Amino acid sequence: MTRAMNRLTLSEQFFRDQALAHASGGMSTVLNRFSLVGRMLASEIMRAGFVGKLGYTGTTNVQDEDVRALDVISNDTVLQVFDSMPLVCGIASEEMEGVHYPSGSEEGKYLIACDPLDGSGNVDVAGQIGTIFGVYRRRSASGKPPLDDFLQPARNLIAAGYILYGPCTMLVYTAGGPVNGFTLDRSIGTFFLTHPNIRIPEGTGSYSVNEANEKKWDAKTQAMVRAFRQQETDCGKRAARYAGALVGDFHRTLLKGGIYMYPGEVKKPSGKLRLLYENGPLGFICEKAGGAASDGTQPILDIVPNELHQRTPLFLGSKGDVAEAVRRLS
Ligand code: FBP
Repeated sequence: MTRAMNRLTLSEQFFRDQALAHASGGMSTVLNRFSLVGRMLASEIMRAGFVGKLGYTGTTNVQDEDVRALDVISNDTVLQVFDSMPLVCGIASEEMEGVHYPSGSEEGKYLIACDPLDGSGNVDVAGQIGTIFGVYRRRSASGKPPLDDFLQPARNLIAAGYILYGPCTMLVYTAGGPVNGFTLDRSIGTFFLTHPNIRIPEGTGSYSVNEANEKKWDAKTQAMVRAFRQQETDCGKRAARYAGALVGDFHRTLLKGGIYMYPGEVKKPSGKLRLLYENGPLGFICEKAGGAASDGTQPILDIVPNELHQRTPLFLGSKGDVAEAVRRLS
């Protein structure tokens, strides 16, 4: 197998980006720690079936969702990698009700918001799953960061990324500049740059939504999705694709164009997906790649969270697709 040794590794590319952005070195350390999370979880996921780590633990998380063994392993891996990490003073996670404060890091300047294992429903069927993360700068001067430090709009993110565990393991991130994609060469445990400066295409791709929820939507949402399904949208014809994992559906949308939607429902107007560690980081990446992210009425990046696990509807993808979806909802 020829390894593309002429490709840049994650660190080399990041240092190039940072040199251009005249940024400090701290972010490269945090990003390299997430590449370690990716390598560790890729290995855990590959072995889960052999060591009885698939399936449920019999407990529920703060979201009142059944917890899978890999949910716990993923969250523990993130905490383990960032514990005693002097740069990170607090971690918010889908799997934890409150904030985790890495030991001895009260003076750290970064905050992490993370969905350690997105797409849990795909775990037992060898489907795509992922890790989503966002990095904020603390607002408080020092000491244990107050909850308010986490309640920042995604436009304040200084970096965001995701790791996709599928036929290959990819890490896609932006530190405010270009969106770069790296593929893991498992034989040497190194991420190599394979998708430099990703730009989301316009006028092509797929629409991605769980249409089984149609009866739960209001009339405008039903009509909007029907327009995509019947290829009657102004933005052009779209194929239908739904992986059941936000990271997988977003990655395809980012590379091929189109729109991912998780609309609000009549009885659950905020929908299912969480603002701080799912919609915000992916919306930040999408905008940096030339796309758009909305909750149906306003840009995701402008929404100030009122609590760690706040949910919002999500319309994410090519500018033209998102604009038309929002217009049809108004
Ligand atoms: P978690 O698995 O992290 O809870 O994420 C929610 C999620 O699995 C998304 O990844 C996915 O897009 C969506 O829920 C699927 O929801 P549904 O099964 O209702 O279509």
